[in-house]
Amino acid sequence: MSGDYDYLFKIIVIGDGAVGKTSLTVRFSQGYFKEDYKMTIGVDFAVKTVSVNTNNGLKTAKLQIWDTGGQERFSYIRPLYYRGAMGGLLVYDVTKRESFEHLENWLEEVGKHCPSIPMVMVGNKTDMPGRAVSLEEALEYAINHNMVYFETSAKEGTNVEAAFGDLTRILIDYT
Ligand code: G3D
Ligand code: MG
Repeated sequence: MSGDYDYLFKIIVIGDGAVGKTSLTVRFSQGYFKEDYKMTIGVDFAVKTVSVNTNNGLKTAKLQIWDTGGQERFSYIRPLYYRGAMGGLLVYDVTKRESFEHLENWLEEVGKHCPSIPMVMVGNKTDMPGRAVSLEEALEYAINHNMVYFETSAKEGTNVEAAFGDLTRILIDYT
């Protein structure tokens, strides 16, 4: 039975190591934040079914969320990881400027493997002190690259559903 959903999407979560990709994925798919899981090696995915309001009413989508699981360091895995991806979250850490500056490289890589898939930009760890990127600067970057922008805390659960939910809505309405 394929049954209970209208859409099936493969979504990728990319960005530098330690920005919170796994935490966001786990928070969204399982609803908790784990302080001390081990960094996974290779590719992992989580599955979550969501209902979102679209231009055609309430629709249900099953998301297959591919977490990079340390592939930041293993470039040979990337083609497998990107294959068939339909949308993604582009994540940086608002307290780590370098991770913001590397967004360009990640976008370039996405462009190579899966050109023109919708990406939602995410500034994570808003619960932490010491911002290194202002909201204005982040928004400007997102607008210039045609992305919606969310600020999240995987730790507190802030905006995590909104970010994944909006990407799902964009995938249904605009692709
Ligand atoms: P990654 O998958 O992008 O490599 P992880 O990142 O999800 O493994 O997170 C890296 C570290 O940041 C982890 O801490 C994790 O607990 C922490 N983290 C992730 N998201 C948040 C957040 O929103 N707020 C805060 N305060 N911390 C977060 P450790 O200490 O295990 O390295
Ligand atoms: Mg990870």
